[in-house]
Amino acid sequence: MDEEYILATYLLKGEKDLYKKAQGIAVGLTVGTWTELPSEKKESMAQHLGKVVDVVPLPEEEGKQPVGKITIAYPIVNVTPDLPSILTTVFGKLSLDGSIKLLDLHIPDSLLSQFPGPRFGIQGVRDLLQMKDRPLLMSIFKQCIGLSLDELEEEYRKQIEGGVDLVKDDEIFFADGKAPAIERVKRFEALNRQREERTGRKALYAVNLTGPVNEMVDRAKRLVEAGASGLLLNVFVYGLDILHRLASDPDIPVPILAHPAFAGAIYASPEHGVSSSLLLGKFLRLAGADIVLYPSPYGSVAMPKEESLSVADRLRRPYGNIKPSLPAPSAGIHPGLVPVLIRDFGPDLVINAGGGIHGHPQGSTAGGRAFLDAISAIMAGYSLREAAARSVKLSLAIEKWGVVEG
Ligand code: 1AE
Repeated sequence: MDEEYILATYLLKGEKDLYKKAQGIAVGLTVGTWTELPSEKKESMAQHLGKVVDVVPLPEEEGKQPVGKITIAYPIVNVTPDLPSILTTVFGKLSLDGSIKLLDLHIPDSLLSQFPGPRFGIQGVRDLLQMKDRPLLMSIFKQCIGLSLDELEEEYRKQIEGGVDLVKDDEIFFADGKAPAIERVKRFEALNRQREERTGRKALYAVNLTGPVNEMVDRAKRLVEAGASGLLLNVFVYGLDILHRLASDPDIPVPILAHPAFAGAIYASPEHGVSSSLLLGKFLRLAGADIVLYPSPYGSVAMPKEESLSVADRLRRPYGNIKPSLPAPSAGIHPGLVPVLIRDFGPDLVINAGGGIHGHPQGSTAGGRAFLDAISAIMAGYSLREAAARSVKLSLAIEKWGVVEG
């Protein structure tokens, strides 16, 4: 049974008869509808019919609506190997049907093997950067809108002078007449090469790909031809399939960073939408994100710790032949959070900061250095305060933002 069915698990609220509801979903989203159809009874329909696998009522709280979990099996013969067809089947019309949340989706190996997943994955990104085992450090371009190309180039230079491994465009920075993406790529990649010649340290720049959907693939190819070493994709405003198409295109051989813009509209409700670990973990990895940005448990725009760790787990745990992706738990990250980030997420992560780099009292270059001093110290088994005693830049950062012991 497992190999021939996709299993979808949902949380349902307010349904008195869970089994009846589950049965209605299994038939309604495969061969039938709310009224019986003559063809439903045909034997040839059997292979397309959904099945109820599990119905688990959860303890009722007094005065609250009944809650339960159900699992439905959908035949893989009903879908094509892409997320649009799978998601339309398991949570298309159903997503509109009252209080229901998609918690998990099991895709059998025969279908899973048709998804390429991330081109680089954790090891591939580490290989590109020649950075073996410490967390990677990424700086987010801030105050980019309205700046000239020369001003942006200076901002970029300051960021990589601080030693960061990656720099990404802000997600709200689009095609800008003053500083077109292609020109940014040419200038910033030249600075990356200069840094590498000078220090032996590589850097990647993830340029924001946002633009009209019918131009995305061509645009990505043109940016790569111009030397782009990474792409930033606001995936949820388009849909997961655009990520799949970009990640599997042989002419786009660079890491793709998925930004979670708009994802809160899909995962944040406890009663509706898709669970965060499925959406930001399993789906983004399946669709091919090498690095996944999403809310950390600590800073601004936070996510509950259990959820944030669960996203990271989904990105990194063994999953068929799909490579693991790097989690980048983000928003409001500063050097004082480095110990808890490494303790909670381990070393295979991207420490990603905008304000925590640019807001350093001595500027962006010092901001990057403060982070790197914190990362090296924690990886070597020192405390942040011990490290700050040896690093003025780190001690200034800690003076400003404190140390989070949590
Ligand atoms: C969860 C996404 C974080 C993000 O996009 C962003 O720009 C963070 O900026 P800072 O580090 O909070 O300034």
